[in-house]
Parts: sequence; C-alpha cells; structure tokens
Amino acid sequence: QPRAVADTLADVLGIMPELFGDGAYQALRQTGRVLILACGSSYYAGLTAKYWIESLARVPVEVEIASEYRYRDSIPHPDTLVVAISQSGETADTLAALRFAREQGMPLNLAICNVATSALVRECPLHFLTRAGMEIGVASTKGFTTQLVALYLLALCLAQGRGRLDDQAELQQLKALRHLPKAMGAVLALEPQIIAWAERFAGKEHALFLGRGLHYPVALEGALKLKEISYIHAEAYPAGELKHGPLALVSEDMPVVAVAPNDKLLEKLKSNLHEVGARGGQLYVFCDRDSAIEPADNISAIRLTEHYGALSPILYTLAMQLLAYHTAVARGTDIDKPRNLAKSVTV
Ligand code: F1P
Repeated sequence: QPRAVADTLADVLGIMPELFGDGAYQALRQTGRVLILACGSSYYAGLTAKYWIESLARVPVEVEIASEYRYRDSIPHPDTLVVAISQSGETADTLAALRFAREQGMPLNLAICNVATSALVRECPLHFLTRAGMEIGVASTKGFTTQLVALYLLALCLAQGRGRLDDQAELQQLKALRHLPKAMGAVLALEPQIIAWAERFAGKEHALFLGRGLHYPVALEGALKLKEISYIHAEAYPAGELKHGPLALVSEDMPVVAVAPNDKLLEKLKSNLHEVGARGGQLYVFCDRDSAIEPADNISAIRLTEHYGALSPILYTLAMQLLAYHTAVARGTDIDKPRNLAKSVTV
C-alpha cells in the first residue's frame, strides 16, 4: 500500500489541473458541480470525495451508485464534471452510467482508474491513472486507497481554481501527501494488535461498523471488506443513526467497530458509543494516539500513531482492510477469490 500511494504521487510535482490530462485547466474552472459515478468500493471512495470537494473547493457534489443512476429521472446540468471511478475501468454499470450522463448533455468526463488501456479511460477526455499495480485479490484494497489519493488531488485542484488554495497551503498539502506512505507504514505496524481482534471476530456472524462525517464512508468500506472476504454479515451506519434502528441489534454477540479519529465529531461519536456499551455491546475502537477514549471491560482500542486531518480516512481504511483480511485468514476463507464475486463485473 505505501508503495502504491508513493507511485501514484510520483508525477505530482504541484497541485496542477494538468494532472488530470490536457484540457483539464479549462474544464476544472468551468465546473459548477461534480457528479461521481461508481460501484462497490469505488462508490465509497466517491462518498469520501464529496466531503473533500465540498469543504475544500465549495463545489456541490452528488455521488450516485452507477448501477442505479440511469434508471432515475435526474436533472442534468451542462456545467457538471462527471467523475467515473473504477479500479478496473471495465465495470459495465459504471460505463453505462457514464454514457447515460453524456447522452444527457454532460460531456465533461473524468476517469479515475488503475488501467490505462481500459474502456473507461478510452471514453473519458480527462483521466487520472492510479498506480496501484496489479491487484491480485478480487476485493479492492490498494485500488481504493490510491483512488482516494487521486480524489484528494482533484479536490485540491478545484479549490485552487476557485482561489481557495494559496501557495503556502499548497505546500502544506503536498507535504502531507508525500508523508502518507510513511504514515501508512505506521498503520501496517499495528498488525499484531489487529490480528488479536480478528481472532475474536472469526467466531462471529454479524458485525456493525460506525463512523461519522468524513469517516462514515470508511466504516462502509470496512463493512464491505469484511463481508466480501470473510462472509461475516456486516453493516455500517453513521453513528448518529444508531438510535433510529440498529441499536436493536446490539448484543454481546455482535462486535461493534468504531472509526473514531480526533475530529470535530468525536464527542458526538463517544456519546453514541456509550449507548452501545450501555446495551452490552462489545466495542472495538480505532482512534488516534492521544484520543481520550479509555479501554474498559467492553471497550478495546487500537491507536493510530498520528492524526492526519483531512487525509485521515486513508489511514483508517488500512486498519479496516487489515481487520477484514485477518478475520478471513482466521476463518480460512479464500481471500483472493471470494465466492460469487468477480474482479471486474463486465455484464
Ligand atoms: C467495482 C467493484 C469492486 C469490488 C469487486 C467488484 O470495481 O464493486 O469495488 O471490490 O471487485 O467490483 P471497479 O469498478 O472499481 O473495478
């Protein structure tokens, strides 16, 4: 993972629209709104990008599940930048949604993709190639984290085009991005602690993942990874939704994983976690090193070594992926080739 992210950043010498291809300078300036189309993990990358683009660039973003988009009577806007995200670039639903958007009169199309020769890249006038290399497993891992890097760069370029990123801020952002591979290495070093959790998960049949704000899509991705490779039924909720239904499921048989970095939503999240603890739920909390979350009988915590601000979802995603991976190892499932799934869904 650190190498895939370093490779993806290798050609990034500055925050420049040209990173997204010839003509991107004009296109990104014209953009009045962004529509993101994707499936599976790539869709969750898109949900994360919505937070980034709206807060950094103040451009409104819609994120649509590509397999649904063309069946809805949505309202097209010609100044929309349509961003299609796909690791393989061959996902039939994502290609169909993109073509539908074009037919609706939205020709500003950008592909975020890992395969240079894919249909998606061929069809989009603008593209950013992630450098995840070959993903052996069906479930997207480094494909996902490198998509997040690409989307963060897009948010920065849009912000710059709107005068929201001065030279000083650009330097700081580049520094944070370049440090990412090292910070990811520090998350990978947490593996022994994650293995100990995974051994406890292996005997369970259900799990709940909670996050808030920017880290809600990380919870969604954590639940998806666990489902895909360990076949444990997992659901993710924004933690504030607990009391609107999922709290009824909480019991000591269902581990509850919380993505809990030190951000402005942590206090709210803590009170949500308290509701879980009060009902006998076992909490597994991923938090920052200096977090005020204290372990207790029903609360275990794994602390990530640094707080990473807006880029923190990339680090927390690694922890989720490791948890799913080691749970699958403990259950003896075929991690690279999960039953019923295909690497690219071309029909
Ligand atoms: C989309 C996706 C992956 C998932 C699996 C099936 O693929 O849903 O997220 O892990 O591989 O396909 P893509 O469009 O990103 O290639």
